[in-house]
Amino acid sequence: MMTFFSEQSFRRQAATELHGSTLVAPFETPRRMEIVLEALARAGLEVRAPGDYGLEPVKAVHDAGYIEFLANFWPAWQAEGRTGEAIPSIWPARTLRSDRIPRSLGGKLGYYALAAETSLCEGTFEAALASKDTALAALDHVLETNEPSFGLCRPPGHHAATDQFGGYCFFNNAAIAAQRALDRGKKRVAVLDVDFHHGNGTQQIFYRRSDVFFASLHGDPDVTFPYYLGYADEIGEGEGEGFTANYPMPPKTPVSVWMQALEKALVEIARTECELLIVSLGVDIFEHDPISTFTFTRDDFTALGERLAKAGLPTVFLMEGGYAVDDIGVNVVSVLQGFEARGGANA
Ligand code: OKP
Ligand code: ZN
Repeated sequence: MMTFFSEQSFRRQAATELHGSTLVAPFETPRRMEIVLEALARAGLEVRAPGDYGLEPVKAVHDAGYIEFLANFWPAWQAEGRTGEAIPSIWPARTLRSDRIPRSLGGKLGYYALAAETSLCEGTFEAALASKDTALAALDHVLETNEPSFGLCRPPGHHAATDQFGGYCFFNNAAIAAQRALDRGKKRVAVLDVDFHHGNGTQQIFYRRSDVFFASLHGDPDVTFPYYLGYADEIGEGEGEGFTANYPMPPKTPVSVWMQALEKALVEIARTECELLIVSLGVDIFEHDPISTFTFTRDDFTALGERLAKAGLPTVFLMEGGYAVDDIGVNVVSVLQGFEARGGANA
């Protein structure tokens, strides 16, 4: 399996994450990438650097003002003499207006954020660009060879909505890749999100559309981030009705139960006649993940890869979460090797 990674992903080196009442070193650390790269090398998988796809594919999914905000924020923040990382502290919440975008950077910060754990700092925009380039290169590889690929995206993307960042995400890599696949001739694309957290951004971007089928298996939002999306009754709207499927599950859900939900999602992917599968691959479903509560073992990751191969679709894997840093590489490679062992994509 061909894999893609950009060294520019290291340019985000945030020092702080608001976690409970304290600032901690971010769970989404660049070290994660080093561990995955080591595991890819051990598995003998080739890693290529992506090309520069520019902003056009980003504009196809995200709001222009939002992109501009991310591009300009850090220089503007520094020009105001502010040296610390930026953390939003007020939002256009339900009882306030959201039809005005404040001129103030602090006001813009809350307007374009959906959560407070994700600080903005130097290099964030550059890393986010590298991450979407990685996703696009992985997609193009599949379109051009019909063989599977893995995009080692960092920062992750699935929480990023049309005009909001948060949950460690800035650009929605899976959505950007799905849109490009459509633009390059696929009639319908499936995004299957197996990260522990609901892919709220991907869902929001395609909620009223029938050309992308989105399915997410995740911790029940009643007790888990991002709390305000990902319930089972969210099935899409208008044209998009029937093209979103959510499988929320409680803490400590046995893998056998999770696998049953996966079967249901794969039935939907077949029913909707998707021509390409994009897997939002979060390995924070691992039993020892520090911020999640599912129970996957290394062997379960292999079984997941094997099962996905049986779907028989051209497949792009894109990295999302996974915070048990020492295990993230083995877990990712287990999925990819399970997939390959079953002749995934093009045996
Ligand atoms: C990103 B991805 C509050 C929890 C906030 C944010 C989790 C972001 C997960 N203590 N946690 O989906 O892996
Ligand atoms: Zn996650």
